[in-house]
Amino acid sequence: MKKIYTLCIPYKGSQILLGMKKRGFGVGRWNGFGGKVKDGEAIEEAAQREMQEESGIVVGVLEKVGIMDFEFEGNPETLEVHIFHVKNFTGDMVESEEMKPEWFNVNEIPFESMWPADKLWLPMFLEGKKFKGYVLFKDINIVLESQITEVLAV
Ligand code: 6OG
Repeated sequence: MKKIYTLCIPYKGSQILLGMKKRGFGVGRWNGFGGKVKDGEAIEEAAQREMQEESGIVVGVLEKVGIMDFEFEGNPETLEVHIFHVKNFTGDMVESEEMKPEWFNVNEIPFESMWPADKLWLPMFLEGKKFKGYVLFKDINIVLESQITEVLAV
């Protein structure tokens, strides 16, 4: 069983926008912005909607750069996460009930307070590469298996 999610990351120059997740799945971790794709909704549409709901930001140009399948040991569900590079945007950044947004320099990404597999794919994201991969977690802290490959098109 697969569920489709979006993950949007604004990134320009040497700055990357992350949000501290204040509730729900991934609470207490910095991450991009996103959520579950609704029935009948296009994936890009969901990406823009979630980005605006969680941060106030209205997405301009966005590019899909990766698809990651995340699984948790003992759980038959796969989270298929579509990762987008948000290249420009408008609107005022606001803290929402779900996310506290903050800009980070790319040299100061808080990997120790992020999902533990992020350090495997985020460097490819920052280098402008496209990628597909799979990660099997044990609970929320341990990566048991991972496989990530650069692709020409996602
Ligand atoms: P809500 O359930 O809050 O959407 N997501 C992940 N992000 C990272 N970096 N690593 C993972 O490894 C993730 N699994 C899910 C997708 C959940 C949000 O969290 C992302 C969505 O943007 C396991 O609506």
